[in-house]
Amino acid sequence: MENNQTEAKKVIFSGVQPSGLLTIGNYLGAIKNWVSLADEYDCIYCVVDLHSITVRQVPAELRRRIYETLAVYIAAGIDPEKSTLFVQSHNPAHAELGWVLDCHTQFGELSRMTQFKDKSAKHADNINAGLFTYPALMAADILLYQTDLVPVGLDQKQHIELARDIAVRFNGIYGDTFKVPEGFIPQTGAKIASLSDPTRKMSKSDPNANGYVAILDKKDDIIRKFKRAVTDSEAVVRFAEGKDGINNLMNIYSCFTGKTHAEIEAEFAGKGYGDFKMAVGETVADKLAPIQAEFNRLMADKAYLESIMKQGAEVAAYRSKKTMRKVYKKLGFVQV
Ligand code: ATP
Ligand code: LTN
Repeated sequence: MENNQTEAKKVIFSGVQPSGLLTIGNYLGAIKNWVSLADEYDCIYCVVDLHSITVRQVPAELRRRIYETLAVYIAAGIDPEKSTLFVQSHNPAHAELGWVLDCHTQFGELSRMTQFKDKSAKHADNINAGLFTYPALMAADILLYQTDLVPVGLDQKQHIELARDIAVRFNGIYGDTFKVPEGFIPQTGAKIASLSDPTRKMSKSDPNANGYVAILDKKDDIIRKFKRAVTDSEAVVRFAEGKDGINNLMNIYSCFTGKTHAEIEAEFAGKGYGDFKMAVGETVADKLAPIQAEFNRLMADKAYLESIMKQGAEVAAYRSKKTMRKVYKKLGFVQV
């Protein structure tokens, strides 16, 4: 019985790019949910290094961030004995299926991706082909493992829809090949905004460090960033249209404490923004402290992190082989 249940577990796949210090946006939009789903599902969590080179990286920094991103996954509570943790470039099947899916994705579809439009505006000097075809590689990541569910933040919704369209198209041409995945986007925390411009999403590659709170920021910095957060002039803590800054702080506070918006409004009734910002800062810093301590411990043990990478890469390669064979066979490639 136990065995059957294990086999029947649905598959989850998700990943974060090692393109900067992970923020509380990444944590609340994605990683926190990965942890809560890890017992119920068969989970595969990847450090998507191939994706991160769509934007120019400094090699030595990229190398360090790959370790750091994996260490954050584990420090946040993902148990490498229960979930598969690995680095994307360690399983060549991602690049292989990525190419096949490039050939089944239309120029027009990729042109409509808002992330491509945003990133090509931000990096006008390097609008490379990889930045354009990025969503097909992301579809490959997901479809390789016959994934059921993809837990991500709201900004990735369009990419998941494209992955579904590609899967349906491929299945339609060649017969059943891929499971068609669903996105899993949390109720609160799916779109954490920048502290310096609450109309934009918080992003780890923001050149202004006051816009984001990194998971590894020191307590003083966290409190300072929340104190400086852009709000409004009403001075009433309530969740309402047009109060993007306060709404964002309420969402962050809600995610870390489990309190509803109504409870937060009651807690800060008659108090000013100063008190509220201080409470948010203190809470976030206290909740991140144990993650930071575990992170520091893990980063001091590179050999352990490398052993997790190796073990994860073997499992990932083994699991994706079956899908690759099926895909190549359906395409008409010769198998010897
Ligand atoms: P970059 O700035 O390098 O593009 P990013 O901070 O947007 O990176 P990603 O690596 O693209 O982060 O995203 C990793 C995961 O975190 C995805 O599931 C994404 O949806 C989620 N995520 C990123 N930013 C936020 C945010 N501000 N709010 C909620 N979820 C987020
Ligand atoms: N594109 C995602 C990262 C990513 C991903 C994935 C997420 C790459 N491959 C597969 C979920 C599933 C982003 O957050 N920018």
